Amino acid sequence: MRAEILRLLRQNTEGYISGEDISKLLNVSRTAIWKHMQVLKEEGYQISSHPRLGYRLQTVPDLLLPNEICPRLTTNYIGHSLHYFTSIPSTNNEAKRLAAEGCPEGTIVLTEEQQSGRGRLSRGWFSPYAKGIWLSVVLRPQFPPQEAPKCTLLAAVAVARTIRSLGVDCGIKWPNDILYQGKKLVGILTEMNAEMDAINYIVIGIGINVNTAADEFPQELRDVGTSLSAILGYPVSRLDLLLALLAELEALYTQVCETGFAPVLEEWRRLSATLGQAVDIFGINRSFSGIALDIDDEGALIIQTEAGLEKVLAGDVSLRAKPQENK
Ligand code: BT5
Repeated sequence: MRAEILRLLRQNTEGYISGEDISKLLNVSRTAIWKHMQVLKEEGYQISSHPRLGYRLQTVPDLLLPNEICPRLTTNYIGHSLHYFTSIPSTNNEAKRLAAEGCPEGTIVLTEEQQSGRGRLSRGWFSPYAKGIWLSVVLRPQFPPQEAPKCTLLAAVAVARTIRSLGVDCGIKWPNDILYQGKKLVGILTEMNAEMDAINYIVIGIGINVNTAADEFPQELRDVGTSLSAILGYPVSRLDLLLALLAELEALYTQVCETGFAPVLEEWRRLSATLGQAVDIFGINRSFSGIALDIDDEGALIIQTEAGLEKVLAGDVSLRAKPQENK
């Protein structure tokens, strides 16, 4: 109902629309409308009311409110079930809880701020209020558990496409970062719940630094992190970015499920900031160096080391200056 009220208010931003007209058009009592207006005001909408003229929408809050998102969704299912919070410990935790309860595929969890946003391996993710997109998406792919890394790769391609459409020349760093000039713009955390041979659910957590000013990052992240507004020099609409991202995610996921992973992998390779680079690998049990040659069909990174080819399924990569070529 509030989305409907907002639609009517939007059609009348120049003038007022009377409570009576709204009540007739939506077939609800004027008292109910008054109550809905109070809720909208609490959410941050500025709505002026005039005893004779009625209501007028003045400003819309810069928040990722479901009332703003839902009418503009272009997807068939991703985002159709939407759980929105102003503050939450971690969207991935909430998405996993919902997934375990059986929420539909494509359910998303969004928050303005995370109190304890998570990276991989118990690392933290800085998620300040109304500055970024802190999002988790629940998927239930039919492919076997060992192919789950495909989800991280397709999410990275979806995010990179979305960001590049703003003219930001970002690249993907294996396995889960989007970088701009070596600084981290986006982190992706994919978590899975599976049986031996089937995935129950996958949660893809995506954190995009959208409007965080350079000096708003904590000291330890200032040299490693950046945001879209810091790169572009102007604030970016989180709402537009989110809508574009959900559409890209759905398009790529549908493509992977229907026609296979090859085209996404090919695009990942083109967008990669890792392939061809000299890298240090910090694996779960060991570290080594080499040249990142390729990724394989399962999303593993193939490294050329002095001893031969190594396959890395999980771990951290740090890019370094290429070794001097022998003269
Ligand atoms: C990641 O981990 O990059 C995955 C981040 C995923 C965040 C999303 S937000 C929505 C969803 N809900 C969650 O709770 N998480 C997901 P990793 O590769 O381990 O990188 C973590 C490291 O990135 C930290 O140790 C910091 O060095 C750095 N970092 C933390 N916050 C950052 C930020 N906002 N921007 C850039 N770098 C950051």
